[in-house]
Amino acid sequence: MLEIQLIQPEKSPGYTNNSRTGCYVPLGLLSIATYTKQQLPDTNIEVLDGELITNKEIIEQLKPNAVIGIDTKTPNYASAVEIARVAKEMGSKVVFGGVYASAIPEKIDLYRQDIVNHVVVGFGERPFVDIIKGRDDRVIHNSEPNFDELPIPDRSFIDFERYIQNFQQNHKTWDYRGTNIFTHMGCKYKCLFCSRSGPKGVRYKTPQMVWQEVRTLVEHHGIEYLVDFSDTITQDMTAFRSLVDSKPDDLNPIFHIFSTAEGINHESIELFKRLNVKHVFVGAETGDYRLASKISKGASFSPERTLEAITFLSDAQIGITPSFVLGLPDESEDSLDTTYNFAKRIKEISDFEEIFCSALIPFPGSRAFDILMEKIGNPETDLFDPEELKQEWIKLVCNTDYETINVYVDKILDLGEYAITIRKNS
Ligand code: B12
Repeated sequence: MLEIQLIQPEKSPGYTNNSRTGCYVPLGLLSIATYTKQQLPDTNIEVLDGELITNKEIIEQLKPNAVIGIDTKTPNYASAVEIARVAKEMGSKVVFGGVYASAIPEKIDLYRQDIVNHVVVGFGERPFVDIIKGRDDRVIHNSEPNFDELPIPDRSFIDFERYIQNFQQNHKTWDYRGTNIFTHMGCKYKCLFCSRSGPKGVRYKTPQMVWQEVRTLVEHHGIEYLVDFSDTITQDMTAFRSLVDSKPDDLNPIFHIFSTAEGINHESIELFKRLNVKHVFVGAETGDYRLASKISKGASFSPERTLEAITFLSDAQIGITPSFVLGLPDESEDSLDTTYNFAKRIKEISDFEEIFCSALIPFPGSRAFDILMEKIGNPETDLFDPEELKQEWIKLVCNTDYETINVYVDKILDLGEYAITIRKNS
């Protein structure tokens, strides 16, 4: 029987864990596994997750003459290459997919011909099955999520209970059995630092599909808290309303959703209440008006609009996870200070527990990366280290330095109990 292994590598050496580590299932890989098993039942499929085990353990578990699919992100790409090298030596076919591979497929194809057979850009389910059936082009594009033909991701490919326990352990005050889902893909905004690969425009799953998945999670797995990791749920209010309107009367788990400040108003608050939203992840980004106008996060985006949105949420007893990005173009010590004070003000309004803050990483696929490449010339490599990208960026576009930015990242993270950042230990 054909052996298939789908792998999320461990973060590359030096990159630290955070309060989210090991809490959320690798949904993209589960979706590929479920679809592949449905289309090709005579295969043996395993999902290995570097959020739970080390790269060394993943490598020890590699099977010979298999098909190995690897989910690449900038902070795990060095680990992905390490796994691919060993898999190739063991006679396997190696397929790279995920956001990083989708951003620089030609480079990967050029520099990794010896260890990578295929690079998939975009959604992986159909291309992965096609590859197993013999499709042989090296770079395969699939920009549409094909939601209508995809089965509910089957959580039995992984030890689901372990993720749920990690979620509880890492978020002691939330005290719920929590997990992640997806309701839609794609985003109408074009934020400077965003590198999510998605369809052109926004695609929502049908409400029936979403509620069927929620029912399975609630009734079969006792899930009480759902983190919808989609882009921004309020960006298409018609689709959002139809999701809420079709909510079954007998299901009422708590929702944790993502929304831009622009999408938070009386209408969306009413929908949040009906959906049982208790938590909204809001990209506050900066407290500086001038810097806010450089992000391209909607025409009305400003610190004032963010405060207004957070006040609305607080008045409705809905908690938040604010997110900050330091190192925007022309960032200075003054603007960092303004952002720190802004974060403290948000803390006063909404006593948040979870917080995200990082220095801007110009991830391949983002506009920031293109700006950086224009300045430094496009290096002849497919291996971009996030911390190095960050440092180059700060040197070239900010009016302050890397160390000062990191001091402020830490000060802002200290405002929350559950802190999320992306950083390499020095
Ligand atoms: C949920 C999430 C997580 C969860 C779960 C991870 C997971 N694998 O699902 C957690 C919290 C654990 C996590 C961790 C991290 N994440 Co994360 N995460 C996300 C988020 C919000 C959603 C991902 C998701 O579930 N998508 C839905 C599923 C269905 O789609 P998908 O995973 O993209 O997979 C599809 C395609 O990409 C493709 N595909 C993916 N893998 C493969 C593999 C093969 C072989 C093929 C053919 C196709 C393919 O097919 C899939 C199905 O259609 C995205 C942002 C976003 N909206 O995409 C960030 C995102 C992917 N994460 C990001 C980062 C940086 C991280 C961390 C490094 C953060 C950290 N410091 O801990 C770690 C890395 C973990 C690791 N070991 O690699 C960045 C990546 C940036 C970049 N360009 O590299 C993103 C884009 C967010 C951002 N900052 O912009 N993440």
